[in-house]
Amino acid sequence: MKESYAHYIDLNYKPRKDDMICLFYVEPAKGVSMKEAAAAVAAESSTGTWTEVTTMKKRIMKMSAKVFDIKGHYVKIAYPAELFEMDNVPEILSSVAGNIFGMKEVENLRLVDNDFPKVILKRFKGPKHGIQGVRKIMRVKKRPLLGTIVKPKLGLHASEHAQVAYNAWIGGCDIVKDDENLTSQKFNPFEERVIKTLEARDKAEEETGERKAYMANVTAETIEMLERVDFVRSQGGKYVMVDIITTGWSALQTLRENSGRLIIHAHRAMHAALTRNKKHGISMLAIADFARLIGVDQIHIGTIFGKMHGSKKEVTTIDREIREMIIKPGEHKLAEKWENIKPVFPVASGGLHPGHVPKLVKTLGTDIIIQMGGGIHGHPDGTTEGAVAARQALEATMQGISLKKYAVDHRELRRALEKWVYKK
Ligand code: CAP
Ligand code: MG
Repeated sequence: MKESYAHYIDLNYKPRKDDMICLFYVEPAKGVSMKEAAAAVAAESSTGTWTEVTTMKKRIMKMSAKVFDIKGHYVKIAYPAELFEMDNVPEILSSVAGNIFGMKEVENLRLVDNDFPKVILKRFKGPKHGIQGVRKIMRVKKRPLLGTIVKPKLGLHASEHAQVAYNAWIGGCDIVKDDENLTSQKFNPFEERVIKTLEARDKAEEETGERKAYMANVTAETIEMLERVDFVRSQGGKYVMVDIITTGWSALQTLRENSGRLIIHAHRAMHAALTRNKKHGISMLAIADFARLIGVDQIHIGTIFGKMHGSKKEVTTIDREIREMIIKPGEHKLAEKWENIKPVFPVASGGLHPGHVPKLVKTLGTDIIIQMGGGIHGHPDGTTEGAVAARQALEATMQGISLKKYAVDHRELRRALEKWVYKK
């Protein structure tokens, strides 16, 4: 093993309480041993480089990262918290998810999970509301929340957008969101859309007697994003949504600090460029951990049954991870204690229709937000009927009645099942 890496591995090392632990999947390059590849990752992600340097000091070696556990391809590395600017997520990621993916010593490398020590957790506020807080604001105690994404994703004018939102709310949706790539285009300027859609929300609340939410997409250059957040607040909005990967971790920290009591919904567009390859990149579990640390209230985690990749094991692990305060170690999973950081509402969205509701609830539980775009606006009788059908599917599931049986005297649900389930 290269002299410069030898110090970064000690399989007898016992992590200290102020160490951050990262779990990596490591595939060494040809001719490189696992120990050497793991030590190279620990070196490059903390204090080392490819060769020893005359400027190294004993005290720096002491605070370096340490490989302390290797099981097959899975490597655990302990990072003394003093290595980090502890409330700076971009810096933490530049260490543990930075240069290392490009190192020649590894054929593949994936950051699988991270466990933050209390000394780091204490530097973050985490979610403002969390699951119970969102439920309280939405006045929905037990069942999953039902959301839709206005479709077509782009092209509607602000007034048309508001009308589609209204139709979804009066049909039974709790939440209506902008799509991830709708921000402030010429055909649908942000401020006009927010004004008109919040007016539609107020009308729908009055007519239904239910609390309704509009999640305006504030994704933009940071200063502009903050101006849009202020505008939503000034118009009586309760929510903002943001594309956390394309907007970036620094901007997300800024958003968390400057959005008052607004609920933050995290869309993860672009995540699959990092998360989809199970051997290389960053897991959605690790991304969700950082999003929870910074303080989003809800985050997309996948659907298992919909149109996007995401295995049952992966999605259920994230579902548990973001909803719980104490997490036990599992296969390729670190134990975690979230101390002062509230749980985050998991969002299942992407290719879903009313027929998916029973197995979603069976697999992910009721503390989830189920979003259907095409699965509501694609209903043969239109958006309102689509929302009614989705709500009926929720009602049936919460009462333990099969959709088939419930559809007998619920026409909207029957028409949805005919389109997407029976006529497959
Ligand atoms: C869903 C959606 C969401 C995806 C994102 C879309 O629309 O609006 O962005 O859910 O995927 O644009 O595809 P549909 P994920 O309901 O019409 O599919 O939640 O996996 O990040
Ligand atoms: Mg979308």
